Amino acid sequence: MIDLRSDTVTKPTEKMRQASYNAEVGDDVYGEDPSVHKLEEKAAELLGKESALFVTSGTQGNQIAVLTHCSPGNEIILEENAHIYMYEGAAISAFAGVQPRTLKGHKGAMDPSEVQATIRPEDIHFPETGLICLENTHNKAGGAVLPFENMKGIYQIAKNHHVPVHLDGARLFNAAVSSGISVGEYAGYTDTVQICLSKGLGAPVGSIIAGSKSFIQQARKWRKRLGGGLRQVGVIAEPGYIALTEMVERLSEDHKHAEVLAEGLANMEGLKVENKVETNIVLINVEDTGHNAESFLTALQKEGVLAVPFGPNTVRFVTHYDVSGQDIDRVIKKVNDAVSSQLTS
Ligand code: TLP
Repeated sequence: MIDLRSDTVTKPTEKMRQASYNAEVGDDVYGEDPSVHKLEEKAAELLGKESALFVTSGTQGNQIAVLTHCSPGNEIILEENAHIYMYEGAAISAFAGVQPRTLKGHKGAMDPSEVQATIRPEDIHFPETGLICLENTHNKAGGAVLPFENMKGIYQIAKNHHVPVHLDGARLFNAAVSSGISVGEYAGYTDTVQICLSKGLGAPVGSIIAGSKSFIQQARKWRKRLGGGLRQVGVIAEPGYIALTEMVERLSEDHKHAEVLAEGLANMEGLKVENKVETNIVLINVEDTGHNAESFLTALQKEGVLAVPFGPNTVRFVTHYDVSGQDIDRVIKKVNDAVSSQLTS
């Protein structure tokens, strides 16, 4: 099977497994795990923030950020397809008690002037705007890189209104490698940022949230409340450290593979590539093949390729560390077989 469902499916490298085995550990709830300290310090340094916190997942990191920034009854502004809104089980409402206010974006980017107009003025009837959330790269927009100027513009508006900005940077390193703008520069236009170690960077588990010292202190308490205080967790922090320090530059290979895949698929009768491929995600519309997303994926699975539905007629492919250039050539051929057999049936 060639698994392009997500970049979350990568297996830890040999070096990561060795680092886990040799990890120096302690009880992290007591703040005594040296491997966790090393990872958090490195992440804070790369992101240009005072402090960082190791959390179990991207979802937990985003939710802890919302819980820490907001109070129940607040409203948060997000792009209408943001992961925090679409794919986190309404946790913002279930846990933080905030209501979402979504804006339609262009390739995942909200218009700064619309953001400004959406921030609530003081009025006894209104919720207070507690947070603005951005996502870079933007998953549902096909791994689109948020323009730096767009992030700057929104941050400036947010500061003028004393509203914090949180960045869901699950794939921020993909954005950095694609644009040449460092993760620290991006994070400079946010108050807090969440990055995933277990997506393109290949670690088996974990994410980081970074922000000011006082924010991370409060976030640590929320992590504990949510049952995310872990003990000898150096065994998973060590692979995370390798992810941050050794796995970033190679993301350009994944981007190249996505480009090759998109080119191969664009030439096939009945398929349309929906996104401009900037990073490691390719979205295709399969409607004109006579399939919908589900039946297309079933046909593809029979050919030995896995992907996921991303809409009734849209299929998402994600390239990652565990797929080679040869695998990509095979996928193009197998998609071609699946499409041709449908068109001739
Ligand atoms: N995204 C997953 C699915 O949940 C859709 C994927 O396969 O892409 N932010 C963004 C932008 C994400 O894409 C994801 C995962 C998360 C947060 C959540 O990370 P985890 O899965 O670690 O909770």
